[in-house]
Amino acid sequence: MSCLFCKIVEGKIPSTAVYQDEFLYAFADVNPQAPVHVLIVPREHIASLSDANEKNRELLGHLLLAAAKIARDKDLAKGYRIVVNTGEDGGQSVEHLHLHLLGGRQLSWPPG
Ligand code: DGP
Repeated sequence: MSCLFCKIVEGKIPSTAVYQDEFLYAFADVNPQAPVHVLIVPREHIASLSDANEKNRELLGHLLLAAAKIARDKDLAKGYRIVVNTGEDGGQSVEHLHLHLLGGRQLSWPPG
């Protein structure tokens, strides 16, 4: 498997772990865009949100609840943002579904 995030999930490429369980691995983004920037990645390889289906319903909910838990653990009581870049126009650069958890500063809207 040549997928970068699969290699990170498997520990073949080093990363800074933030949280993990049976279904997901969360780690610090190598190029942080905010004081807190965590990537939440399912252990199962799903290329993007567009490739998810009904079988992934529980997993998708689990990813979001994990994001909220990590935000609590990181003291992001003032707020945070979850981003799922999807496809070329969405700015997705790694083809393995992932949530960005961004926080620790005032985030602007709309995004670029
Ligand atoms: P996206 O553009 O939404 O596909 O986000 C991919 C993110 O992955 C981007 O913010 C940078 C991050 N990233 C890319 N390569 C690595 C890596 O080797 N290690 C870590 N920790 N993050 C990476």
